[in-house]
This record gives sequence, C-alpha cells and structure tokens, in this order.
Amino acid sequence: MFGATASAEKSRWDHEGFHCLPRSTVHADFHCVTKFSMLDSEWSGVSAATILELAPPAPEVTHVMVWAEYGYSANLPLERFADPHTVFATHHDGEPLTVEHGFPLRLIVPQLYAWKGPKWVRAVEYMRADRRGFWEERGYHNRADPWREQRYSYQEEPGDGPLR
Ligand SMILES: Nc1nc2c(c(=O)[nH]1)N[C@H]1C(S)=C(S)[C@@H](COP(=O)(O)O)O[C@H]1N2
Ligand SMILES: [Mo]
Repeated sequence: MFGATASAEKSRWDHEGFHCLPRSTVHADFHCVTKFSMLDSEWSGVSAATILELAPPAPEVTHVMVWAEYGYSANLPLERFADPHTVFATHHDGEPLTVEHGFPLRLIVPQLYAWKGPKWVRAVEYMRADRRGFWEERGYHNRADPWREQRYSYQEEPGDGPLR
C-alpha cells in the first residue's frame, strides 16, 4: 500500500504475513468484456475492506490504482474498493489460484468487468484523484459496470472518468 496513506508510510505483507490476515469468501459472477461470463464462482482471500483497516488511506483519497506484474493496472473508486465483496483472492472454488489465473494474488471486484481485477497483484496506490489504469487508457470504460454494458470509453458520460 503506497501513495496517500494516512500515516504517510508504506505498508507491505510478505506471503506468510498475508496468509495470517483474517479471511473472507465471496461468490461472484465473472464477466470478461470480450468473451465469456462465468457465473457464480467462489473466491476466498482477504477483503479489501480488511486491508483498508490495516493500512488506511488519507482522508482526501477518492480512488485507488491496483498494480500488477508487467505494468498492468486498474483504477477503482475508493467506495467500490471498500465494498465488502471486493477481495484479494488467493483461492478459487477452494483451490489455490493457478499461475495462469493470478497466483499468488488477484483482485476480484464482483460487480465489474473482469479487467478491473488484476491478476498477480503487487501493490495498491491510494490516489487523491481518479487516473486511468491500463485498459482504461486504451479505450475501455472507466467505470466498467456489466449491467450497464459500460465496455468502451466512447460510452462514457461526463463525470464517468478523468479527461484523457
Ligand atoms: N495482471 C493482469 N491482470 C488481468 C489481465 C491482464 O492482462 N493482466 N487481464 C484482465 C482481463 S481483461 C480478464 S477478462 C481477466 C481474465 O482472467 P482469467 O485469465 O483468470 O480468466 O483478468 C484480468 N486481469
Ligand atoms: Mo477481459
């Protein structure tokens, strides 16, 4: 956790430390923007809400950027990140994640398109303003709500995202 933290310090967990944190399990549908929807999977790990408690953001923080291997990133409003269903998953349907699907850690944001859920998570940046992540800079919708079919940035309405 870095960026605008409440303490102005970074927090980090190693693999062992992370696995000692309180755990939670969520059931989520999985929507890829271009491909499939995978319905009702079970993901377990550590909820983002738990991480927020352990490493709180500064009061001005409005958004987070979730960073992953290979420079991948995805931005989320803080309240979406704080939703109790948002989880840093280590397991899927009771099995440890495979490397292909994000081992050791991937973010699951059940209510959004799957590109908002980075695999191989490395860090979370607390931000005082919104900023586009990897796909959001490359033509995908800043909000990404599948029920509203918010797929592409040309569908954005004023206020949906920062200017490009
Ligand atoms: N680090 C990283 N995370 C990522 C991606 C990626 O390219 N890199 N692709 C996203 C997209 S577009 C989708 S649909 C899902 C795919 O997850 P899966 O490989 O477990 O099916 O991962 C998301 N997370
Ligand atoms: Mo995707």
